[in-house]
Amino acid sequence: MKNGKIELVNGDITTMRVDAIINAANSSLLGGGGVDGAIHRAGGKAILDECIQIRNKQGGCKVGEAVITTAGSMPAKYVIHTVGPVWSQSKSGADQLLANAYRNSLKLAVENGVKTIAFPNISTGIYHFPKEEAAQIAISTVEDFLAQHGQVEKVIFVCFDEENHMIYRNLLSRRPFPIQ
Ligand code: AR6
Repeated sequence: MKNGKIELVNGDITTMRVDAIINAANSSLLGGGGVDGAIHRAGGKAILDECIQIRNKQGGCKVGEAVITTAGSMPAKYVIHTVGPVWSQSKSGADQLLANAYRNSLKLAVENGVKTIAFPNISTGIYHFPKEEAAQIAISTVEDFLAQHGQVEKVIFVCFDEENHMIYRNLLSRRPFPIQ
């Protein structure tokens, strides 16, 4: 499905032919489960080697921030690793941190000349962020960014589970105008 510059795909982000895929990492940058595990497995050791170099320089990646590495043997050129918030009802500010993760990934993409980008549904797996709310934040943050940065040609939301795919399909099809 397509809505202006935004596309929706149901599948595995490691196979995407785009300039950069985004990883839902953790602050250690040393890999983990979920999409993080899949990306490190598919891309190979070169990704972890660069993550370790970044750790040595800046001590990991804070929640809402982003760093960039090679994509190793995947079709993409780069992996942008960002860290979403762990969902907790008692903590406020998770919405803002999730928006920061999308925004800072896009900023780093533009700084590196990236024109096509694929996002997973950050924080909606192991970090348990409610899926509908996360999708609303993801779409509105990307939409705002695209309105201000014409050089980004395409953003693909890659949903791995059917529930996220349905949520995104509904939200994107309800937009009155194409997302440019
Ligand atoms: N392609 C696209 N999406 C995927 C893939 C894939 N191959 N595999 C899983 N997903 P999660 P989080 C979806 O748990 O919630 C890791 O251990 C999945 O269906 O990967 O941000 C990190 O190291 C879900 O919708 O990330 C952190 O410790 C989405 O990716 C922690 O998990 C995000 O789920 C981050 O948790």
